[in-house]
Amino acid sequence: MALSQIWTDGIADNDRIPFDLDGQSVDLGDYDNDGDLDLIIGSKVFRTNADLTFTWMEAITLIEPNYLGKSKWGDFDNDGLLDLYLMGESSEEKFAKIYRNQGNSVFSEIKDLPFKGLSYGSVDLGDYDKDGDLDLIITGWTSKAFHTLIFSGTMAIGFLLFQPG
Ligand SMILES: [Ca+2]
Ligand SMILES: [Ca+2]
Ligand SMILES: [Ca+2]
Repeated sequence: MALSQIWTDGIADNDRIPFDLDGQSVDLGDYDNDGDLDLIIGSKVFRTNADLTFTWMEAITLIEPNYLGKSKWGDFDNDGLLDLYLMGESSEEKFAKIYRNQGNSVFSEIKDLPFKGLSYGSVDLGDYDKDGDLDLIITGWTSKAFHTLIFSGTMAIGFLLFQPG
């Protein structure tokens, strides 16, 4: 049985997320800058309301589904709005994508990024090279090989594969 639950002070509340999803990841981030943490579950974005209920933002259409992957908030272009990194498997392909937060709950896909589509992996974000923008470390499986890759951010939502040495 697949379950998606919110736990508050040790109590599970099954009613606040209207989907039971498996094989999908979650992340918290205040994408609309209204002071509360919103959710991404797989590739569905939920906005948190003042009464701690959630509204599924159906108009935000990201690649779906996002199985066996990761979804992560991060402000890749340093404009104060959280963007999204998604990787995993849809029904058609393995993918790794960044969607830029344009404000007003509008997200647009950034094309031509140097990422491999990966599943069964993980991602974390941080300013690895201390130049002021978010970098990515990514692991995963392309169906042919396992990869561990570090990408250096370039502020304009471009990324370069980090080549040590
Ligand atoms: Ca919010
Ligand atoms: Ca941003
Ligand atoms: Ca950086």
